[in-house]
This record gives sequence, structure tokens and C-alpha cells, in this order.
Amino acid sequence: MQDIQIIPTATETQKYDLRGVSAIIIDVLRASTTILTLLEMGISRIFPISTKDEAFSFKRKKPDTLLIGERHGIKPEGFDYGNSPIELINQPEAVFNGKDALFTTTNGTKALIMAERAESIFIASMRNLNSVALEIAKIPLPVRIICAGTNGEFSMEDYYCAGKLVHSLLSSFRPIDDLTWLAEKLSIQPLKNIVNSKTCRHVSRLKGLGFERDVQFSFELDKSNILPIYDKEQGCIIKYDEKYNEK
Ligand code: 3SL
Ligand code: MG
Repeated sequence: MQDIQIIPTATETQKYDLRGVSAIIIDVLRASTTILTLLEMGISRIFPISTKDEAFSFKRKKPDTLLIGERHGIKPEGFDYGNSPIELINQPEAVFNGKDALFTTTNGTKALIMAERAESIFIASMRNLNSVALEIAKIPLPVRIICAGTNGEFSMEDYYCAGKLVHSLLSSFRPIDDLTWLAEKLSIQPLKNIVNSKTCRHVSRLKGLGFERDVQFSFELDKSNILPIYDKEQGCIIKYDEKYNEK
């Protein structure tokens, strides 16, 4: 049986050797959820970009590409859309269909970039947990689940989601440490008992910014069967089934 381990923040990823593992990035609020939603809405490729300047210079070269993301939770000036899944689902699908997007966020894209040495990099959220678990169970490699966290700090919504994933994979993977087991045990509790605006800083911050519906949407379980994967050859996120011709 292969092992499975949760890395509690993106910053801590540098301590781990990710060669030969399947990495799963989780940023429930909100980058993972936004990535999934963009693919649901018909975006073909999502290019994770570190800085706004890089994103603007990419956009100048390819003006058809949509610029999407946030700084401090808010859409930066000059961007087409923010990091809000609810904002995205309220647009007509024609806006996104077949297009490419440039995506930059404070923590989610950082976690992705830090996982680049992994064998494969998947993106998970509450909304696609089951599809991630089904595919990961078929891959005979150790699994490292990277919680994005917030500005280098631990974020409980990512850890709770990671625990749920570990729970679904227990018959195929063995948790390697206490932190991973703790998340698995915690994830059996109802989400609202653990992650809510009293206990979770990021939930309360997003509600304060007027993004309460994003929080509700991001916490819905198993609403999508799309599995986003980072395609190293192209340097972008695509649907897993398009690349590997599954389903
Ligand atoms: O940091 C990130 O990647 C974001 O998802 C954070 S926020 O929810 O847009 O504030
Ligand atoms: Mg987050």
C-alpha cells in the first residue's frame, strides 16, 4: 500500500521531496473552486501566473486570453474577472467557451508552482472530491496533499477538505503521520461544526468582503466530476479526461 500525507501549508512544501508522488493541491477558498468552475464553464486551459505584471505582459501578447484572479480577495484593476466562482457562474458560457485564462491568486497559484517537481499535480476542492479520489486510487504512487493555506499560515478549510480526501482513500493509501490521521478523524465531523465564521479566519474575511455565496458554493460536496490536472508540457491546467482520454 502506498502512503498518503498532508502538507499543511504551501510554504512547507519546500521541506518535502515531491519527486515520484501524485500531488494534490487544495485551496478551497477559493482558488481550487475557481479553477474547477472555469473548466466547468468551458475554459480550455488555465495558466497559473505568479505576479500581476507577468499576467499583464502575457495578456498583451495574447489579448484573447482572460485575466482572472485576486489580490487581497479582490479583482485587481484591469483584470476581466475576480477569484469568485459565483461571479463566474453568473456570466454567459460564451464568455469562456474554448478560451484560455491567466490565473493569479495569493496562495493557490503559489501552491501549484511549488509542487512542480511532483510526478503529477491534481487540483481538488470540496466540489470534486469524489472524482479526485476515484482517479488517485488508480495511480500506484505515494500521495502528498498540499493545503494552500493563507499567506503562509494554516487554513482549516483546506485541512478539513484534505482530511475528507484521506478518508475516501483509506482503503488504498496508508496515512504516514499524526497530522494526516488527525485530518481524517476531523473530517468525519460535519463541516459546519468545524469550519464556520466563528472558527475560520478566511470564512469570516470573505463574508466581510461580501463573498458569503462563494463560501457556501465552495463548501458544497461532490457537485462536479471534473478533475483538473496541471499539464507540465503546456504549463497550464486542463481537464484530466481531455489529456488522458478517460471517460
Ligand atoms: O489566495 C488565494 O489563492 C485565494 O483563493 C484567496 S481569496 O479567497 O481570493 O481571498
Ligand atoms: Mg485559500
